[in-house]
Amino acid sequence: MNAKYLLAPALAAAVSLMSAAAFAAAADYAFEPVTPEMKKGDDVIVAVRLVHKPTGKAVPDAVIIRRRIDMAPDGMAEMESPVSPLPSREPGVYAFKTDLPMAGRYQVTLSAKVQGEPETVTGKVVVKATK
Ligand SMILES: [Cu+2]
Repeated sequence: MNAKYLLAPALAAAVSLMSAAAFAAAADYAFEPVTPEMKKGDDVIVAVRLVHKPTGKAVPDAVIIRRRIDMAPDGMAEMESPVSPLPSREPGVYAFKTDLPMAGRYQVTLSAKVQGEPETVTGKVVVKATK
């Protein structure tokens, strides 16, 4: 038998596996809070870790292209705080300075470009501010 006919189905299977991987790719990443709870106040540092779920490894060198912090989890989505990025002190950890003016839950929404990943990775993290 000609090797070409044996290879074709294997190639087709490989191609469909690759497209399945591409489809699942952005969902393979998750943001996790480094500290889920902190004191309310101004100039609070919120840090999140970007994790590649299949390997459990932190993902360094992602570029955060959108960031938002608001109180949506406590029904105050319009209560948005300014967010400014801080230099990363640990690979895979992305830190921001923001204001958490009242006690309660805050939602951090982030969009990131990950090296080697064509899709934009978007995630939400909830942190709690205490009195
Ligand atoms: Cu509020």
